[in-house]
Amino acid sequence: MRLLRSRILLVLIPLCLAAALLAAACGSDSKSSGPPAGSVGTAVAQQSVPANAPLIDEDNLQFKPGKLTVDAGQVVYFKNSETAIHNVEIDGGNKSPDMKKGEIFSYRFNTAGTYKITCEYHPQMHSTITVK
Ligand SMILES: [Cu+2]
Repeated sequence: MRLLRSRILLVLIPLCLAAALLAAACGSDSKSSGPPAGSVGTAVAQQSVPANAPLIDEDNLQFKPGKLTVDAGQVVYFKNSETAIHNVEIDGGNKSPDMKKGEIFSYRFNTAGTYKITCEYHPQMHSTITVK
């Protein structure tokens, strides 16, 4: 019985440590929010766009604005504001999931350069993001 209890503790202690580390990693530093570097995030209806964050709106079968400049490391938000389904392709890759009306997709641009933003479903939709 005593042996069993110490075994349970051996399992529980690392679990608690992992939970504490996860909680710390989820701190509310704005630089650490959003997806990690270069990863494709998810389109989430409940997600909100932080105040003053760079935002590209998907409306009237257009990305608005058609040009956007951000600093390296910034997260850019894309919001679908209409009933047409859109997605976000970054230089032809790094595709977002399909986005329904009201859904938001975010992507962290960590590397300076010029990125072409397109929608797989509407070839007329394009924008350019310059990362400084
Ligand atoms: Cu589209």
